Amino acid sequence: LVASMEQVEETYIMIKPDGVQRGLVGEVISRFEKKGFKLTGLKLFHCPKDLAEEHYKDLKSKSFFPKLIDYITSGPVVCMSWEGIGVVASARKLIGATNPLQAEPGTIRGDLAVQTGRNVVHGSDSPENGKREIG
Ligand code: RTP
Repeated sequence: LVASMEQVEETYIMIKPDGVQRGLVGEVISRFEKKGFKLTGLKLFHCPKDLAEEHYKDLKSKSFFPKLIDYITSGPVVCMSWEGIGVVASARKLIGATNPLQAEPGTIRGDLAVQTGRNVVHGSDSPENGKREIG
């Protein structure tokens, strides 16, 4: 019996425009490297509106959706794939709660952000979404 925590997985991590603009790219990468995960892909990318809408399609009905699309397309993002044992769930822990004021100290959002609408980084919420988002 192999628990899912012990599987080698891949996840999509994206440093959002605020993180890039604030010079937090090295800080975010460093945290994933120090944890022991392996960087398997990286590119700086200015996301077009249609792709941003596709990426966040599950949130289409939310009132904040138009603001979210404006934010994510406002400047370059850093797109990355990271590989490792249990990396999908572990990355979500390293990133912290969606609202940075509720994120624990020690997490990326808990240490580096205050606003939900400027929360520095995205991480896939499942291995399936990891594959989809890397694509
Ligand atoms: P992410 O996808 O970025 O890792 O974030 P998440 O799973 O922690 O949060 P989710 O609920 O999927 O929301 C995606 C992103 O939408 C923005 N958001 N704004 N009330 C608001 O203004 C609001 N709620 C969510 C955030 O940028 C959030 O990360």
